[in-house]
Amino acid sequence: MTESKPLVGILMGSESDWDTMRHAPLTLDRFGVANESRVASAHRSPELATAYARGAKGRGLQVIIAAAGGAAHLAGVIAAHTPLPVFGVPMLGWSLNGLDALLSTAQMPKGVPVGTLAIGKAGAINAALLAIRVLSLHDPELAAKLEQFHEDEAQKIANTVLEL
Ligand code: RP5
Repeated sequence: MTESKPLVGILMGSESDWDTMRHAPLTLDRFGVANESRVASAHRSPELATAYARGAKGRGLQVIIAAAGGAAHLAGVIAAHTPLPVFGVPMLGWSLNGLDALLSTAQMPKGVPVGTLAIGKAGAINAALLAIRVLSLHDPELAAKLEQFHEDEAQKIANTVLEL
């Protein structure tokens, strides 16, 4: 959670998702993007989840990241209650290695889109980076930071020395 008014809201279905999802706010913080993280479940606390989605735009949020595991319907439910872009992150579950959550999150019927990222930590980080790409469309300073980030990543690979 950052000090200024959050632009990105990160929701997860359970506190048990936090160890993976904390990589989303960590990534946003690195770019100085104000964010907030909350737990809201589509099945255990449906009123809280829908109220969050309905109020998000009015509170100034611009992107929502929603993570859940198992029969992961959180991102879809959130997307149904907000016009904001919603990025879903499937959680590695207690069975099926997250494939269940991946399909539940990605396979939205037409009409209500959820942009779905990779399962687990990579998805948490990429959801944040995708949110940053969206925000950088109208923020040249953020766009410059993003460009620098990708240049640094490329440089790291170029500098990699493999030894036996
Ligand atoms: C989902 O069920 C959560 O998003 C979590 O990934 C999964 C398991 O939740 P817990 O039983 O650990 O609370 O709702």
